Order: sequence, then C-alpha cells, then structure tokens
Amino acid sequence: MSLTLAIIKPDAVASGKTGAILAHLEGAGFRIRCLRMTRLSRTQAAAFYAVHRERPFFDSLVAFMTSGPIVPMVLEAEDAVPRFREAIGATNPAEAAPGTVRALYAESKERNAVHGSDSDANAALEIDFFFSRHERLAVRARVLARGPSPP
Ligand code: 3AN
Repeated sequence: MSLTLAIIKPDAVASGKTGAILAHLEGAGFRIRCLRMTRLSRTQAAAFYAVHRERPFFDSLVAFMTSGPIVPMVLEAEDAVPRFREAIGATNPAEAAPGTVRALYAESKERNAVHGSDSDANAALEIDFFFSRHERLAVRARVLARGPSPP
C-alpha cells in the first residue's frame, strides 16, 4: 500500500462538496489516514506551487488557493498516486473522464475541486508540507501494525 496527498480546494469546500468528495474517494477504495481543514497564507500557497512560479496562471492560482478553507488529506491505497490521479481526472474538467471527481465537481481548469500528488516523491514532500511529524508517525505506526495484508 502507498500514500498520496490530496486537497479539496476552496471552490469545492465553499460550494458544500466536501462530504460528497470524501464519500466518492472512500467509495473508490481510498482510506483516509490524515485529514484537516485549514487556510493557506499567500506565502504557503506560493511555496506549495513553487514549481509553477513561472507559469502565467501562478498569481491567479495562489489567489484562488488562499481564497478560502481547503481540506488536505493523506490517502492510502495500492498505487495511491496514479490511482488517485485516475480517480480525479484531467486538470481541465471539460477533458476529465465521466464519473471522475473533476468531471463531477470541478468548475474550470483553475477551480478544479481537487489536487493530487503527481509522483511518490512529491507525495512525500506534500504530506510533510501539511502534516506534522507526529501525525505522519501515527500513520506509519498504524500501517506497520496492520502488517502486509490489510483488513
Ligand atoms: P494537476 O493538478 O492536474 O496536476 P498541474 O499540476 O498542471 O495540474 O497544475 C496545478 C494547478 O494549477 C491545477 N490543479 C490548476 O488549479 C492550476 N492550473 C493548471 N493549468 C492551468 C491553466 N492553464 N489555467 C489556470 N490554472 C491552471
């Protein structure tokens, strides 16, 4: 089993889709291992999206991601990173496969309801960004205690 970092973005939180998205993800086989609601400062959002700092949409993306509360979470599944990206669909909801989270809940390329890590290495960095060492160790302890064949 592996982990990914997911975020329910400000558009979906503000429009009351948090519960529906969590239910969708659990129904798709993801186990929620850490979860919180928070609001990013400009500095935090710019750091989280630093890889996009030269892109024309960067300022707008930072403004959007700081516009309201978000719900970051750690999800566990087999091949969590690629499976989650499949479950959320393409960045542009107009191109997202039917039944994916973005096809169901996203408004536009920018206001696209959810974020998912794009590699195991970035998942580890993004989990560190949002969750404390204490929370991360608690997840690891539960995964290890469960052994190789989860219930
Ligand atoms: P994804 O979230 O599907 O991995 P990325 O990493 O290419 O997509 O982009 C990060 C975020 O930047 C997206 N989730 C979206 O909110 C925003 N974004 C990407 N492309 C555009 C665009 N052309 N115009 C506006 N916002 C964009």
